[in-house]
Amino acid sequence: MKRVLGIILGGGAGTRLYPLTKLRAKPAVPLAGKYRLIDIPVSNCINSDIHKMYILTQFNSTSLNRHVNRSYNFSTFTEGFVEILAAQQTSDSPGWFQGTADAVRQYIWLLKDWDVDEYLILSGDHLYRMDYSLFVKRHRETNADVTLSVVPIDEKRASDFGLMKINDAGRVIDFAEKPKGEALKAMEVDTQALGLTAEQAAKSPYIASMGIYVFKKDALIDLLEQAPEQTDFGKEIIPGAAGDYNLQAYLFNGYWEDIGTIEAFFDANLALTKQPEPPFSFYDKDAPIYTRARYLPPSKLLNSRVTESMIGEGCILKDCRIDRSVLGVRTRVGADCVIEESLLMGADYYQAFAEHNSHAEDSKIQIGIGAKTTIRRAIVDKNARIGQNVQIVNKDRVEESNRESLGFYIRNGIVVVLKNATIPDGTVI
Ligand code: ADQ
Ligand code: ADP
Repeated sequence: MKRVLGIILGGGAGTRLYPLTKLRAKPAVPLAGKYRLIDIPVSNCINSDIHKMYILTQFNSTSLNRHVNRSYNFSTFTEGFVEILAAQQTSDSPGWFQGTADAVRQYIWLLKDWDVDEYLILSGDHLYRMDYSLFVKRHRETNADVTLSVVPIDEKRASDFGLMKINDAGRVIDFAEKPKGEALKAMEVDTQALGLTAEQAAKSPYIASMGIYVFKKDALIDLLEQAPEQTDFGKEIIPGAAGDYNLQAYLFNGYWEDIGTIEAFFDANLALTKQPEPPFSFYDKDAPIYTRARYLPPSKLLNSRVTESMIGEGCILKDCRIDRSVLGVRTRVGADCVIEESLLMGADYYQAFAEHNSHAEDSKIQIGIGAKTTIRRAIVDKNARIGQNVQIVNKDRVEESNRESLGFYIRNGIVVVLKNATIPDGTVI
């Protein structure tokens, strides 16, 4: 695996996860109470013995830099590194990254210099645990130019993905990016060829690209240089390469979720609390997910009732009820609060105790959730100050709403309270 260079696509314009990407790059979006999105591909690489990684990002936030610099320090006796490459304007490329292929092309001069055999291209917004060494092994065994990791998928979700047809040897002979209607129907295949049972194949009659690829070094350089007008892997590079190049499909057998939209991100976080067995677990002694060590104190629960939830480090919960929720580091929840099916991201810092107490009687709202507040099916971003007697329950069942000036958004019926926002006492959303 020393001959593989990891390239993580860290996010384009960041519209799908907005407003979580308002103040940070997508890879820095907090996940599961203590991690960040970037921890998933980076940990998978480390656990697969791939220790050289670049993260391509459009928006280079301080939280991403700090997180990566503090979390991933390899020994000076190894070649390991994780480096962030931000979109930049040069005389050759006056614009920002246009798409995924364009983002890689902008840095191809740097990537070329590495004496490696393969580039492993990964997405920054997927939740899964994968041993990439098996993926690369398959790529080498089939002498592929490009290998796509794939999953079988049902009709309902199929048009959100790149879909393909493969021949008996596993070679990709046709590829269509997010086809709809007739074009979608045309991509239906018998997925028993992938080893599914007849019953499973009837349920999932499409082969979807996970958007992660192993490229032979020369193949990637050729593909990017010969067609400079092609800016996206899924829309142009991959469909164009099916035919002239040896494109192979590698079946991934495991939980995999694209969490690049608010709804998918919310669902995947809450799914971690499912009983008796969540679809994804951060506990795996052979393949742990790494993150930054913070040295926070244990969480304190005072007279609180917590069911099917995950509580990050350094939280203080008092006389409250928490159900099917994920609470991030340093979350404070006041007395008589009810938190249900919600993701509270916590805080970046503690308010000093003196500050917390001295303001208790006046009007300044503290970081955390004030007393007698109810929150249901919502995301509360970091450092938000939610007052007392607040109800965040999407009372009017609104699907989409932009109330940025009031400190929140509603997306897919999920209320998202912005980072650093203040929601005054008595507010009902
Ligand atoms: P999408 O996920 O829709 O489809 P895209 O929006 O291009 O593809 O994003 C892929 C990844 O690259 C994401 O992690 C995104 O944040 C990142 N990204 C996008 N533009 C970028 C840029 N300019 N710079 C850096 N990073 C950028 C893709 C494939 C489909 C496949 C699905 C699986 O195109 O074929 O089925 O992934 O989720
Ligand atoms: P984490 O990884 O724990 O989520 P970050 O490193 O992203 O945290 O954020 C911590 C940030 O909070 C640091 O930049 C720190 O300077 C900032 N911070 C700490 N205390 C305060 C404070 N009292 N007011 C504002 N910002 C603070």
